[in-house]
Order: sequence, then C-alpha cells, then structure tokens
Amino acid sequence: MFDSNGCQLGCDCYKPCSRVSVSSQEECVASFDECGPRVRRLHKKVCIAHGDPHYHTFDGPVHDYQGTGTYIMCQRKMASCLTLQDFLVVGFHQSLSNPAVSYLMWMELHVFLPSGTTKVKVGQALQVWVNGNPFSGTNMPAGISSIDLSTGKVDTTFGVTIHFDGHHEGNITITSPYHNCVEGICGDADGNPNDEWINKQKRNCRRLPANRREWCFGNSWHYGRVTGPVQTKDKVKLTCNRANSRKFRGMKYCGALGNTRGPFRPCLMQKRAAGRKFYSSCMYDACAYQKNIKKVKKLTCAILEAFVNMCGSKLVRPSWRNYTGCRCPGELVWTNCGRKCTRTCRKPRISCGFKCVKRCQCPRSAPYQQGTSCLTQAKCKSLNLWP
Ligand SMILES: [Ca+2]
Repeated sequence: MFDSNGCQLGCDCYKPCSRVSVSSQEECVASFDECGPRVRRLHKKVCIAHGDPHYHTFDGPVHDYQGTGTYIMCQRKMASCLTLQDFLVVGFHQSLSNPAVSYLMWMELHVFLPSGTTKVKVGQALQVWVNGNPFSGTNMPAGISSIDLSTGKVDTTFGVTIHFDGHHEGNITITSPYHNCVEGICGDADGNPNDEWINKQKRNCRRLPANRREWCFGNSWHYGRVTGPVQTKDKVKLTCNRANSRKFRGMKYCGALGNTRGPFRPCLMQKRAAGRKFYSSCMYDACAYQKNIKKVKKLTCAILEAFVNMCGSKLVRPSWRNYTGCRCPGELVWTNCGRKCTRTCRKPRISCGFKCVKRCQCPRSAPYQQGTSCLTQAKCKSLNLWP
C-alpha cells in the first residue's frame, strides 16, 4: 500500500485505497491504527539561517542576530508538550573578517532518550560527528532515521530534520505536532508572527527600540558557557553610502529578489513577503562589507542561493546565475557539459552515462563533492570519508 517512502498510496477505513497527493509543505508518515496501515499528512514548517546570521523563523519574521558563541536555535517546550520526543538544536556563530557580524559555523542536534543522549553535529565541509566521533556512515544512532553525508541533512524518527550546507546556511524542519511546542531563536511555530520576540525569560522584547531588540532576544538564547562577545546593546548600525546603496539594489547584487520580471518571478508570485525579507537581509550583508566589493558579491550570491533553496528549483528559472552574475556556490564550478550524477567521497566511482548536463560541479583537480566543498581523494581519506 505504501511506496518506498511510505507515501504515495493511502487507505481509509471505508474507502478503497487511493493516491495521496502531498504538497511541498506536507509530508506523509505511515501509521497503523484500527483501520490498518494508512497515511497521515503532517504540515511542515521551516526555519532558515543564512548570511551573517539572518534567522527566518518558523512563523516568518526575520532576526538579524550577530552575537558569537553557541545558541539555541530550537528546542522542545516543556509545558503541555511533554508527550513529544525531547530534542534541542544548537548553532555556533563565529566572527570571520568583520567583527561586527558573525556566521553560522556548525549545527548540532541533541535527542534526549531514556537510554542516553544522541548528539549529531554537522560542520564545515559537511563533516559529521555522532556523540563526538566522526560518523562512519553505518550504525544509525538512536532517534535518527538517516544522515546524508553528501548534503548534511539529518532526519529523525520523530518529525524533526536539520540541514547544514557545510558553509554558513542551515535550516530546521518540524512537523505539525511540534507547532507551538518549540522555542528558541527560530520561534514557537504557533502561526502567529507577532509573538516572535519572546526571550528565554518570557520577556517580550518586541517593543524595545530596534537596536536593543536583538540584544534582549538573541542573547537570552545563548547556550552553555559564554566564550565570546554576545551582541552588544547597541547593535552596529550598518548603512551604505548612497552610491553603494544604489549599486547593491541592482540586479548583480540584491535587486533580483524584488524583481517580478526576472528569473525569480514564479517564486516571487507565490512568496512575495519572503522575497522582501531576503532582500533586506541581502542589503544588510552587502552594507556590512561595502568596502570589500568581492566579499559583497560572494555574500549576496549566498543569499540568492538560500532564496533559491527555499523556493525549490521548480519556482526559479535556471537562467538566474547568468542574470545575477552569481557563480556556483562554494568550490563548485559551472560547466555546460557536466555529469548527471554527483561523485562524493563515499561514492567515488558512481557512473551515470555520458549525457551532458549544464550544472555546478567539482573541478577535476578535486572531484569529490561534499555539500559545496570539493575534495581530493587524499582529503576524503583524511576525513575518514573514503569507503
Ligand atoms: Ca509565533
């Protein structure tokens, strides 16, 4: 009755089996009850962290939070949610060349089980650790249903997924039982965008002046020992000079995110508000580095990349890279005649015919792709990723 995903065919008590269609916002979960096996549809919500970090919360608003150290992105709430599996997702922020802003460097999922805690960490170049040891690709830890070493996606058995791209972009997906049963920088997922400023001490930081809001909100979600500067009360105000402001509004930087005649049209027609939020994050990052135009190009392309990931490839025209002048992400390079499949450290000898595909892929000098990094055989071996 189910396909391999447990998803396509559903049966009801009194109806013959039929196909179940599922939107991109839903997922199917096979369940068994008095009617026998059937499919339940669960509504999904996603929180995205990208850039120097901008958090698009489960309910939509955006936090620009640049403190350094480890933060609670999402955890199960206590009250009235105790029947749900307890978990925690933390993210580590570090400043790179500009001390005014920081970047997400790794994410770690903790699953609290009666037998002990499972910790899965995804870091730079998609290195994965389980309870502190490099993950070998076999022996799935308790509470985890899959770990994809080539994308950095970790699926749990209880409807929570984390994904870290091996650079600075991450997201968390939760299914409907967790809506209004989570807290952290990603918010409570209760469907209300107006209560996204409640901090850990239950104080509503929303009415504070803009420059103190993030200080009141973000700092409260610091996890464990404070090891570096958290965001100061007076957040650094990042403004561009007029000439740069005009430049960054152009199509080669942030402008495409607001242009409904450009390659993002199909997505913007459905998600105009999200486009506006990505646009303002894009301008913020561009202005933070306005003196270093190469860096601005890299950062703004990373934001466009995050937007494309959020939209899904069906809602974005492939011409977007030419239109915006954005090269491939990370170490990947554009080719008009690429392979149909991706060689990774774990699957180095995969073969997929000779048909050319226009795509971003790893160069010959470092052919094995891990997320958006490209590794040599020696590097794969040194990371314990070679089969
Ligand atoms: Ca909310």
